Amino acid sequence: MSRDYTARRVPKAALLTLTALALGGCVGMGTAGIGSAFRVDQTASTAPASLAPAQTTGPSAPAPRGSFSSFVESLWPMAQARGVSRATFDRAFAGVTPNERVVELTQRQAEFTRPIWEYLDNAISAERLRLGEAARTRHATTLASVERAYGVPREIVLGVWGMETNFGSFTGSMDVIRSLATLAHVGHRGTFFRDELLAALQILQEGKIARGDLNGSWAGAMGHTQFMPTSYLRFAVDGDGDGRRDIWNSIPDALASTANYLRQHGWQPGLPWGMEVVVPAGFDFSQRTMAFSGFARAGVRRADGAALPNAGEATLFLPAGARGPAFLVTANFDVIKRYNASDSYALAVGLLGERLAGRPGVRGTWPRGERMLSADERRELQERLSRLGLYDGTIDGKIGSQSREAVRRFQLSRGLTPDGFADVAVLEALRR
Ligand SMILES: [Ca+2]
Repeated sequence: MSRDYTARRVPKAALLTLTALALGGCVGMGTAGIGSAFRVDQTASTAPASLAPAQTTGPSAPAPRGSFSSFVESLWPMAQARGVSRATFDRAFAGVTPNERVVELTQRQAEFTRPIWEYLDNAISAERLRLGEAARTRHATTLASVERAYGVPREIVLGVWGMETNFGSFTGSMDVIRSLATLAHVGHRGTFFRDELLAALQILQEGKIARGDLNGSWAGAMGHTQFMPTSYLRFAVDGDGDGRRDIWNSIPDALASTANYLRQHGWQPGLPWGMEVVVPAGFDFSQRTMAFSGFARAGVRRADGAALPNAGEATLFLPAGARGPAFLVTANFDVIKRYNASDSYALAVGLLGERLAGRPGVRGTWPRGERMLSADERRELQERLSRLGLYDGTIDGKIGSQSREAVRRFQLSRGLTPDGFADVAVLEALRR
């Protein structure tokens, strides 16, 4: 159902929290990024992962096709074609049975009733800041060398680490082979989990991770910064020079891998992810993407009083509408979304990093008193936008960038302030 699901390579954080939930611990940990494997982008209505389990496949439960053992055996030719030996294959699946709990977790329907500010409250909690500051100090040398090597600022690497596993507080302790085999067997998400499972076998074939150490979230995201197996194969690097890519136990490996992932997905050194801004009265909100200089000419200022960058392009992002805090975000913001396809997630990574760099939090005022649309109302909004030909995404009640763009176009068509915020007023206008 996530329309860009196949493009996602690193499902994550929420999955971890769910693992914790499944194991009966860490409730309220609040790891923020909702697993991108299960979710497209949702900004205005995102719940902390711990409260909003990954939503999934729709009404019917995935059904196994044939027995588990015959399914496993059917993988052998594909594994062999990838250079996996029969010994590795047999060792990987020895004693492995389907994990019913994993299937149940895919069936949890999320109700995203929490607005962006609650998501951010949770993502940038006092506890997380405390852990982040300690991590920043303890791993200062590593962070500096990663920054030098990949051009990704330490704040961003820290932001991802914090969002993914709360700085390694929980990295997932479920057997990755078992989880992925369970999900692949029931055909969850087409061939995605089968391909991840095959990649996990290749990791074992490398021989540098013991079978018993291949642990992760219930959906197979692994290590300090939650790499899926395919991402591990393509982007994990050996940060500490011991010849192994140990994203589970080596923080230098995990952080260098994260920076490498971002760099390989187009991170531009020297370009900020974005910044909070103040938009002047009378600003033309139909102008959403332009050069920083264009925003400066239009009277947009940085909230901290510093000058806007001289070069580069940005997009105005109004996660809570024109009355809430405003941000200019860049192409690097989109790179963060390659980690987890959610505007909320990317904003949280950026803002968590800012705080860990000693800068203040958001200065604008979130419309905390405003009533948010219910899940039913958000689906109704999407249906109405769809009927007007403005929205062709899933009717799932999740307000992501696609829904916001549809709202924007609707607002433009009605002469309303085109801030893309799906609030009660927009729904009422749609009903008229
Ligand atoms: Ca290493």
